[in-house]
Amino acid sequence: MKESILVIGAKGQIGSELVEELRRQNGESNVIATDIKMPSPEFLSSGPFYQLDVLDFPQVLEIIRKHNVKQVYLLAALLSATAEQKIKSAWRLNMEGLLGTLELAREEKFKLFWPSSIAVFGPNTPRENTPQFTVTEPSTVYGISKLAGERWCEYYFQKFNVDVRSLRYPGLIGYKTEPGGGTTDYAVHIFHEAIRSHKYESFLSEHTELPMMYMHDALKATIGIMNADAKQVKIRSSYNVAAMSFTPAQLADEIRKHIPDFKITYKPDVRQQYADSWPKSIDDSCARTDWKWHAEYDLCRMTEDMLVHIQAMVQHH
Ligand code: AKB
Repeated sequence: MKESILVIGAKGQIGSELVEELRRQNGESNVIATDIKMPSPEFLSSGPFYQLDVLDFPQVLEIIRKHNVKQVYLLAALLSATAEQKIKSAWRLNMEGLLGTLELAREEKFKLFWPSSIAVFGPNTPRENTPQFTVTEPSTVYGISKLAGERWCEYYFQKFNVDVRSLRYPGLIGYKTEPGGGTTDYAVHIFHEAIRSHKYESFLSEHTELPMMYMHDALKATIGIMNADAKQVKIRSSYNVAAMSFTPAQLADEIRKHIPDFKITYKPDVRQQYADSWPKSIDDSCARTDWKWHAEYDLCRMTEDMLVHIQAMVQHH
């Protein structure tokens, strides 16, 4: 029987692009997409889909057996800002979702990808060029769930030999789907507003520097670590990965190179606190050495690509 790949949380910011790329690389029918929400008819016609709550483990198991699933990408989660609003359901989804899937991986012996985040770091972490191994004292519910998740991943690898692989994503920027409920989301919204109205009100202050990555690179890192030889994946908690760092003011300057009358204003809200507890830049030398990771997009190239694609989408509709 053919082997297949399962993506849980396939309608989210990463999932929707990852499914497309995995289907391109492996064939449409070999990538099973699931999400708690029903997707568009267009998405439904692009390959196999199940409406699924990740916490419904019997159903997850049924799909895994039915399709001979050998790789799972577990992307169902609540992001930082939403998690602060819904402490308990965030913990339940982010933590029980992972633990249950690790248990299934132990029994069914599939390879598992699980996303961690720069949110595992906290106010006591060195903020510039944050090392792989350093203080991790997160101050958000989301960060606590990601840190606990990293420890569970390493535990299941060491105790039960579960082949789990993980990345600490920075803020992710893409044009195909918008993020929901995160702190780094401004760096996506700003492009849509720049094209629509030539102005944007940022919910993070002018000089808030955060690590970011273009979706192209996020997919490359994700599929890259999953395809790496098991021996190369030496860290089984989660790898630092980096691409670029910028502030809202720097991003606005870059956008102005293409839209000269673009205006940005600042009205920091509660998300400022979360951003202030996270690193400004990340040292990803372990990922570079162990499985030969490197990013391709910097601020200049990412901005150009985002604007071209969003412009084209606007003209299309
Ligand atoms: C968020 O802002 O919550 C996420 C993240 C950095 O993990 N994008």
